[in-house]
Amino acid sequence: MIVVKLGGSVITDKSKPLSFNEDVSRRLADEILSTGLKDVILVHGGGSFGHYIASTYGLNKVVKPISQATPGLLETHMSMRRLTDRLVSVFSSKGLRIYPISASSIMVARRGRIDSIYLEPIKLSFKIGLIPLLHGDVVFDYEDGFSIVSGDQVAVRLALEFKAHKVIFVVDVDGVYDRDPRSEGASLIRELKIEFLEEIFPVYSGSIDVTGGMISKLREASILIEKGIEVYIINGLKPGRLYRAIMGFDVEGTRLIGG
Ligand code: IP8
Repeated sequence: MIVVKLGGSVITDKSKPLSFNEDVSRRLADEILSTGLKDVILVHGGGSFGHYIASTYGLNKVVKPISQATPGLLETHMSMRRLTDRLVSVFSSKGLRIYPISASSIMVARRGRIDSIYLEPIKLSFKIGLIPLLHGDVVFDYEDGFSIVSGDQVAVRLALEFKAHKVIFVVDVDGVYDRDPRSEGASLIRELKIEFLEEIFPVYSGSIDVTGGMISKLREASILIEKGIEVYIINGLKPGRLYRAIMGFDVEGTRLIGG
């Protein structure tokens, strides 16, 4: 079992609200298809759909009373579903047998962390050869009413539940860098030991994502390393890298490793 998290920065253009990267999504579908992999769970992020709408409505801050947040949470969820729709039509037209499942329909959270989860729809989708496609979502929360749960958190939780052997985070950069990737002399870290994770965080402190960007991705991913699950962060904008990562071939990117 492999879990692939398709970053919002790859399947959408984050510089333009509500813009879907159709060509990239087509190619990623081809790459997944050509691995022949069946035991895979796909999860996508929000990009210029979910994050754009969530921050427009101020959902990244605490909204009180909760009734004031309801238009925003509905719109954010619907925006994620619209992005799912776009992916479903591209992936299906390529022959990937996927089936969309909203995280908020099978999970509830407690203070922003996924608490309980109903796995039967995913298990049964595998039984008939369908690949479940989930997404980061606005989920109901026992304490806070609702919370925004990132696709990274969804991917990690599902990897733990299904005892995946590998999780691949597909992003728009080559991996994790030792300093701001745009600055001169920045170099890609091919193997990042989780004990050095905190040292990397200042590099990524300027995230615009409501769910925290690279820092929260690395935090989530470190949970997997503790359980012995392989974690890769690779660039989905570069052709062939997702294919290579799924197949277990040597690939440019960052692999997280234990201490
Ligand atoms: O892009 C975002 O998921 P992410 C989910 O994986 C929403 O952080 C609803 C903004």
